[in-house]
Parts: sequence; structure tokens; C-alpha cells
Amino acid sequence: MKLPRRDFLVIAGSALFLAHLPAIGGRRVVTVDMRGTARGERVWFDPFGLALETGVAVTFVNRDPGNSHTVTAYHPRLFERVRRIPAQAEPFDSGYLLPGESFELTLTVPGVYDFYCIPHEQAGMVGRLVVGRPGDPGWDGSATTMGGDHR
Ligand SMILES: [Cu+2]
Repeated sequence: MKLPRRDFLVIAGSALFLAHLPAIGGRRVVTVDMRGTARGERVWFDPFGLALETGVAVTFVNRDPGNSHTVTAYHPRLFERVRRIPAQAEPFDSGYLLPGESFELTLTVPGVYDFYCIPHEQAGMVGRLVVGRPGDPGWDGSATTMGGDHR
């Protein structure tokens, strides 16, 4: 039997309600904006720090009309940077996002993720995502030394 998608969602929603599960039936969306002042003298991630549940999708949106930005993990496989994400996590790089463009990321390995914007790292455009909680299976606080980890 094949159900239309809408019916399936209604049924799934009811099942979640009856099971008294936390309100995760609707897909939660967390957004980090990439911003800049009109003349470009300041650029930043907004918020620049965020705590998330494991597996929640984060969408980075370039809301800066005057600049391209990236969201790029600190990782040896990306521009030979020291690793500042969990050892078991895959490094991510959005590539250049033009104004209005976005990039979605879902992090399933709990731990601390530090990231930067390639053209604006030196201007302080960096951020951190904390996924899950210390003590979660596989948690990796990362960046345990001042310089990060080269593994
Ligand atoms: Cu930038």
C-alpha cells in the first residue's frame, strides 16, 4: 500500500503524539546568519556560538548583501588547518555562498565544532557549534590543546 505523503505525515504525527515523545515531530530548523555591515568593515556569524541536539539541521544563510562567505570546518583535509571538530566527524565546507544563498549541515557526531569563513577568518568571522552534551556516546570536545589537533 502506498500512502500519499500528506497522509503519511498525519499518521506519523499522531503516532508521535500518542507515544508522548518530545515535540520533535516537526522538523526543527536552526539558522545561523552570515552578516556584514554595509561597507564591509565588520562581518560575523549570527549567532557565533550555538548548542544543538545531535542530528538537528543547521542552515547557514548569507544575509550580507555585499559579501560572499563560507562556513568551513577547521580540519587538516581542508586547507591543512588543525582539527577543531570531533575526530569521527566529516569536515564540511560550504564553498562560497553568494548573498541570499544557504548551506545546510546536519551534525551527528556529538562534540565541539569550530568553523570559519575563508575570506574573513582574519576579520574574526569564526564560530562554534556544540552538538549534544559531554558524556554522550562518542563525545569529542576537540581542540584539547591550544593549537587544536593534527590528527
Ligand atoms: Cu565571510
